[in-house]
Amino acid sequence: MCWVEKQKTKTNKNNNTMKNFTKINRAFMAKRKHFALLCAFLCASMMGWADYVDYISLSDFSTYSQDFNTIGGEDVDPATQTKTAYVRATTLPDGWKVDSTTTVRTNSTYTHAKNSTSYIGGQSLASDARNGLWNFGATGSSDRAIGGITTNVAGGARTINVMAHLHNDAGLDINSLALSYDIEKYRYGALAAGFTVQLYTSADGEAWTSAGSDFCSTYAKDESTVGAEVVPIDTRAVSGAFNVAFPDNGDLYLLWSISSTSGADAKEAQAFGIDNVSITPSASPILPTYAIFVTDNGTITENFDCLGGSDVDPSGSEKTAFDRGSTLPIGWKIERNLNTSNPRKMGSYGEAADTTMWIGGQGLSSDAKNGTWNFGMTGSTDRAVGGLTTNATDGTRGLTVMVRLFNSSRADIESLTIAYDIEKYRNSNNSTNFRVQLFTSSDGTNWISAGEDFETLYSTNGNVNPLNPASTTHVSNTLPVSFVADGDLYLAWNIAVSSGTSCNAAPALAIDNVSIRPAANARTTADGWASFASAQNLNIPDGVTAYQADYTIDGTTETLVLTALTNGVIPANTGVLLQGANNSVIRNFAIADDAAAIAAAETEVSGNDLEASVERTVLAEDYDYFCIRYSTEIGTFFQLYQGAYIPAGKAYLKLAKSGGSSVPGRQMRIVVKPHAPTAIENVNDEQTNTEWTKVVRDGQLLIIRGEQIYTIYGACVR
Ligand SMILES: [Ca+2]
Ligand SMILES: [Ca+2]
Ligand SMILES: [Ca+2]
Ligand SMILES: [Ca+2]
Repeated sequence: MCWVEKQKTKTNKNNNTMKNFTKINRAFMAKRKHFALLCAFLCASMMGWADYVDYISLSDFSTYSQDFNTIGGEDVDPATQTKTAYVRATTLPDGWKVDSTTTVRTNSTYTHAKNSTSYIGGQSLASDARNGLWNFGATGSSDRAIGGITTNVAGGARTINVMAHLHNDAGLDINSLALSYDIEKYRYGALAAGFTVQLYTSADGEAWTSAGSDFCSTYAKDESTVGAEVVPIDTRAVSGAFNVAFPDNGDLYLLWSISSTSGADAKEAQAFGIDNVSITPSASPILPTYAIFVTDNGTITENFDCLGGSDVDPSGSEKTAFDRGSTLPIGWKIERNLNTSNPRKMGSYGEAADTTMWIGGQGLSSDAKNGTWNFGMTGSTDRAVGGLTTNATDGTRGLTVMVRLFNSSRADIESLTIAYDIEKYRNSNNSTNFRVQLFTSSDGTNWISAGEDFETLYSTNGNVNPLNPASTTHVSNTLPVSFVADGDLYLAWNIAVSSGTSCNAAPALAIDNVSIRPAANARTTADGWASFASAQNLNIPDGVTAYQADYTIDGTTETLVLTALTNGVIPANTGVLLQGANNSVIRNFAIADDAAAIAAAETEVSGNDLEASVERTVLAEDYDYFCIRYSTEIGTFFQLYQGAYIPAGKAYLKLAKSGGSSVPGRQMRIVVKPHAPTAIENVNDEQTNTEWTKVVRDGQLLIIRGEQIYTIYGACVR
């Protein structure tokens, strides 16, 4: 029966409560309005549920807003201005609760909280107004806000909690939330410590994590504890965004804590209400601005040509502007080591500079300035970053070029293929070799050598003549790393004399044309599917089947036929679907070297309708995008929304919008070849036997044999 049975199986497996079971199904039914007719007979059986739903369903990536104005409060007598009914419960909107605790700055749980306030009012509040949970607003006004008043009365409210329970029905992990709200003040309060309104988040409504200083609002004490004729007295708008772990079909709880800023007292309280809450979920995490991002299979490249250098006088011999700083690309830094006893000492990324000191490179004199350089031919836009060392007092003994990487892929990265050029702009007659050595670090301070594969030695040339143009050494190797998802990794190229402390007559060395590529990987869904794309020709790993897709539309019937690739190769820049072990990461991609197989594979995918997201693809154009689903549900494609991005290394479908607009109920028939559909009977039953599992969803049918999906009619598409 239309999804219910499916969900029941799932929730039972997860030991969820029956309450959750009905909750999920309500969300599902609400979300899939287009199946209303199909499921009408089912809905009839659901009428027995209570009206109150204890969560807010985020069914897509649009903004949820709540102004609390539907809860009422205007029947407080406007003519007499009397709060005749101020002791009156008000039921909160779906998914909202309130609670108080008897200890300052202590949070309750969502389960314990109530979905109603105790009191109504806000205008001319008395200095001894009731402590507890309030529906605030001016007398007779329909503009309401939710909050409360604390006290020192024994057993009274020391902390007020306003809570919201969000449920992710968007079909995609939510990775960040943009949030805004107003804090409205309804009474002055003379408590010396003042008050703080702090936002918290939680995955379970019990263990709360502070949302940080962006969502911390502090209020200094007032002269006295007294209400006001005109309320709110003060409105403070708070807004910001933060990353969350809010998986598809998961929960997130928000809590506003209203309590004294410090100390044990909660009397003479300022009264605050929360109003005009706005929540915008996003599939895209907020990425740090400090670093370069490593996505699933994307390659980072940097040629430093953005530094510029063309304003160095190209006609004269003099480098008129050689003492000019150049700003490095985002994420890149350079450090100058002044340590006379250890020229190879490396400092921390945090203390390194993001600009170079000098600019030039052509015709460098034997006494050219020591320090950090933006190297390049005079007038050339091709730049490189490095420098010169010296024995001079307070001079540069060593140089380190650094970059900070952030792993924004979904999986831990276990190796990086790192390639770079070392360019030499001046010869050396120092009798000791100079060395360019790559290091890694997880914290930007403690550096680990990348070993001999990434060590380049420069022996003496017997002179310090300039080199025009530079000589270039290319380095390329694969380095095992521990680079966890959402973690940092720092790379550093240390340029210094290889032993001893003599740093004179140094070669001028610089780094250019850096390329950093994580090993290809693909994380499979619970039913073994993954999408994949790479900039390289790769062999299909053992135990994995790769499919191309052929999309057709006939009237309103859309069909996607998946056909297995037969040449053992996934051609470069080709979107494919992979099927391997369930819930696993496919890593063992080898670079294809069989030219005939590559050519045959390229011919084979000439009609493939899957797009390749080789580099991160931000969705901006007016199409419908479908991507593989990363969730525990069986399914293949889901729709992505504008503003989200498709990670590098993934395949996706880019289709003209159905009927000119994005249709949430877009359905698609997916057929996996070469297997033919098996007999299909009793469509409305869910069955499993020794050979196959039949799952019905959305009134559609899915047959699974082993790890193969044989036929899907109307597979998970929104
Ligand atoms: Ca208001
Ligand atoms: Ca309001
Ligand atoms: Ca260059
Ligand atoms: Ca360059």
